[in-house]
Amino acid sequence: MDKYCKGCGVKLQDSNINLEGYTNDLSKDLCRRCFRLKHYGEYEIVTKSNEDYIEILKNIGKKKAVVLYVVDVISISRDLEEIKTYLKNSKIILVLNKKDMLPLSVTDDKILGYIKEFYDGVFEDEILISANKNYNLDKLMKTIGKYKNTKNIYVVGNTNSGKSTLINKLIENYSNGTQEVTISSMPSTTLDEIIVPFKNFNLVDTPGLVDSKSIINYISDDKIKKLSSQKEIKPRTYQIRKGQSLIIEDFLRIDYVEGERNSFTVFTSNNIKIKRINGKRHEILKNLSQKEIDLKYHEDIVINGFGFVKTILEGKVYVYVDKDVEVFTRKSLI
Ligand SMILES: Nc1nc2c(ncn2[C@@H]2O[C@H](COP(=O)(O)OP(=O)(O)OP(=O)(O)O)[C@@H](O)[C@H]2O)c(=O)[nH]1
Ligand SMILES: [Mg+2]
Repeated sequence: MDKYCKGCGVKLQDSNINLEGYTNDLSKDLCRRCFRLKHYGEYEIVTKSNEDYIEILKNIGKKKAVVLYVVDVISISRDLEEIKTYLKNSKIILVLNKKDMLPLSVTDDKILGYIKEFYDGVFEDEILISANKNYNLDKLMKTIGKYKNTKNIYVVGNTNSGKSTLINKLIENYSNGTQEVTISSMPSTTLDEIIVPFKNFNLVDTPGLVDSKSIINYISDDKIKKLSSQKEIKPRTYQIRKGQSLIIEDFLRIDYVEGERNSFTVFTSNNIKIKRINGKRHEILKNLSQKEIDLKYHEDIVINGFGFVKTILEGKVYVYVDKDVEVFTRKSLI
């Protein structure tokens, strides 16, 4: 009988060490990749195609099941409702995760108010949680109870949004199960569906969509690790005059090219280095693709996968970043 890795869901095999799912002992529960990740923190990159994942989603969407759509609150995308094109019949609960990364002063109501304003009626329910810090998990359990109508509850979302972490926390806190799915700070950790028995139903972990517009596809592994912080973000505010620029590590440059003296508050991992410079004198990072952004009053510049920059006044910026990274503005989230 086929056996599947309990960490990432891939089919186990002992014939080819270079292929997914390899183990030297088929009686074990984990593939070599999960074993090494779990015990030595060694990560092997796997490139997953979104087509396979979309097939998984479409199959889930055929049933009338409850789906937890896990979204990293720091990286709320522009088109949250896109998931509905695959999950036609699902009851989707939007689960905004990693609340612990937002400054403590930011209330749930503030974020949920924003979601209500732009996505009213799109989801069955919305909830803000922190899987890491066990925040609002009781409330999530109640919400699941309210909508649950099938044996399986599916957990979907972009890779790295914290789906597997959430499943482990629910199991740890609310059942006496022992199965631990694999988690890591790198994308594409979970490789296939994993059915995890939980109370009187199953939680189904899934691999996650690779967001091709996210910056994490275009920066080095050490920068991805820096971005994936577990700490509360300390917002960094810069007073910026026209002509000044922010240089962010080696992957992002923001030039303020038009407008009155403005305030730029950067919400990203505290590990990320930011410098303010006189932009006119330095050409650094201008080889990246230039995106022109017009700012209205109280808007965020969102750089997909990186975080966002809250601004106050009208103006114009040039954002230099890899050409495939999505940059957009929205009404200030905070
Ligand atoms: N700060 C913070 N980090 C979290 C939280 N939940 C998960 N993470 C981190 O996010 C990263 C990804 O977590 P995973 O659980 O592997 O994410 P996933 O959605 O299962 O990822 P894939 O399997 O690759 O699709 C890890 O570094 C986690 O520690 C949270 O509530 N807060
Ligand atoms: Mg996972």
